[in-house]
Amino acid sequence: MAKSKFDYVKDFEHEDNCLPNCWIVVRVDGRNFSKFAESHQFIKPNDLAALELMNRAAISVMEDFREIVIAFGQSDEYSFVFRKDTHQFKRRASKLLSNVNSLFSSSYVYHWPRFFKNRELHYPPSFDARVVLYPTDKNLRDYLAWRQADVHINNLYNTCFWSLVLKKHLTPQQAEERLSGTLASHKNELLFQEFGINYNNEPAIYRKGTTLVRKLVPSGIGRLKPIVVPLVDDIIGDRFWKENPEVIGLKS
Ligand code: DGT
Ligand code: MG
Ligand code: MG
Ligand code: MG
Ligand code: MG
Repeated sequence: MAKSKFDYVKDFEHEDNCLPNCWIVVRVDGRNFSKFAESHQFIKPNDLAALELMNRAAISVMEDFREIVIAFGQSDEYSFVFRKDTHQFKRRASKLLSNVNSLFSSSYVYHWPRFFKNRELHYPPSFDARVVLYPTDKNLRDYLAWRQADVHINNLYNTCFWSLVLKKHLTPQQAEERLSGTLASHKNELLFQEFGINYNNEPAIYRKGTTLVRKLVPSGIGRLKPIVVPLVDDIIGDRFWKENPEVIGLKS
């Protein structure tokens, strides 16, 4: 096609290809979900339907983007990890990020009625997204460990906070003061002494988040088909990575 005098405007676009040989993480996070959760009456501190809807939206993303090897979700966020040698969208960060984010957001809305049967959406939710590159396998594992540690820290705090507010009728400020400066051991003790809650018996999905991986399952006569499987497991220690060696892989 002949060049037009307008062609030069393309020079204003900048390249944003991700560095080669790096794990590409796209993390989406609900925008102002404090308000969204309140408006849609999510159960405090954990709403199972809301978490399952997040998982469903993330499964849609993984089913479409086959280059994603693992995803980890908690609260209103999901992290998607692309293979370090992916060539999808020529590794362009803006393409990866915007496509993942928009499919996640539309899937969240699309699947909403299945998870919140008699509750209508009051307004369209949106998600922010960022791309982060991790050059080593250790960096990637530490990233995922950081997100999973975050679930535990927040959930322990939130379980205490909402027990104090909802069961002991403390004001949010009183509950906050009561918890300020307390160690994890104090919080475990408080839950047990005052509410008879053994934190370790709380549902694992609330304490550990959800990890999505691909597994080969039999389909028909001697055929294997990859499907996306949600796991609720510790991904901080080595065991998970030994049991799921295909995720990080030994090929690079
Ligand atoms: P942001 O991300 O800066 O736009 O602001 P937020 O409000 O989304 O803050 P963020 O992402 O740090 O925290 C997630 C919020 O979502 C948090 O305030 C509680 C809410 N949320 C997430 N999952 C649940 C749930 O299962 N139940 C309830 N009640 N709230 C939840
Ligand atoms: Mg935030
Ligand atoms: Mg958020
Ligand atoms: Mg968040
Ligand atoms: Mg186009």
